[in-house]
Amino acid sequence: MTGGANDHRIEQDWRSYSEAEHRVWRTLFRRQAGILPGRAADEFMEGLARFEVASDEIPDFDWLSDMLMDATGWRVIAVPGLVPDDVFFAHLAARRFPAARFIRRADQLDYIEEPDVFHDVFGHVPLLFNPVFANFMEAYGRAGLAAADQGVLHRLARLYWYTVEFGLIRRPEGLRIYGAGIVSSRSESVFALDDMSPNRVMFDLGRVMRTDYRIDDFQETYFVVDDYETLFRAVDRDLTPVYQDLGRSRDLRPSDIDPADTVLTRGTGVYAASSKVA
Ligand code: HBI
Ligand code: FE
Repeated sequence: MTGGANDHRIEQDWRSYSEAEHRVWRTLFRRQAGILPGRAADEFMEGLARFEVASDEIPDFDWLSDMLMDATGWRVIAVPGLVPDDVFFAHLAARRFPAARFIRRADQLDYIEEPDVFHDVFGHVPLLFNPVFANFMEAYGRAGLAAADQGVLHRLARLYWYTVEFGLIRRPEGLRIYGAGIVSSRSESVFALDDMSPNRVMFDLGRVMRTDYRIDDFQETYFVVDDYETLFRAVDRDLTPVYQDLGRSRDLRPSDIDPADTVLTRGTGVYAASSKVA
């Protein structure tokens, strides 16, 4: 049932979380739960409702895994933090989501250097209850293993960044957030939808794979899908021809608009200009 000798898995050891650690979870959970209705995708909110009963305490991964297993065959396993790419992809391809065990400190609610259990569980697990998104994540893991062999990991990392972490979805009522990096962040939950600064552009696999990203600040461009099938279909195939095509094209900066883009919002860039270190 495990992923091999060095799959970086650890015990969650749920009983050893302190009351102070649970309190950090509770604070973050309540804060985000207040912001997300009307902003987060329905599929995210439905998944979140599955473990809303656990909003008071960091969830026990075994309990979460039992629920997820029934819904989509996924489970959540504990890891110390970031794991090597090949290990990460192998877990996803086996429908295991590696979640950090640790939680940020109470004096760092809005600051994390590395994903913690709040980001990983609150941000990522809700959509793993959605059958299509769950299949996408597995296919992404398989594509990642293949991409690593072909030396094009950066392409897959960009796809993950602009969808799983910072993706938007379009609904008749308007744009909604679903990316884990957005839904787990108080400030970006608002910025990604309401601010005039960023571009919002329709998702295109090749376009996203050509685009650099920033890890240290709000995104300058968000990519929008109409459904999660689009994501699944993008990665559930041999991507070798895509990588070959991309080898001939230039990369884009995070703020660039490409002539072929379907632009929903052309950003002012005001925020990015003001926050850049000169
Ligand atoms: N490890 N625990 C963890 N979580 C991640 O999101 C993660 C990782 N290792 C590598 C990684 N992400 C990225 O390289 C890719 O998704 C591309
Ligand atoms: Fe993440």
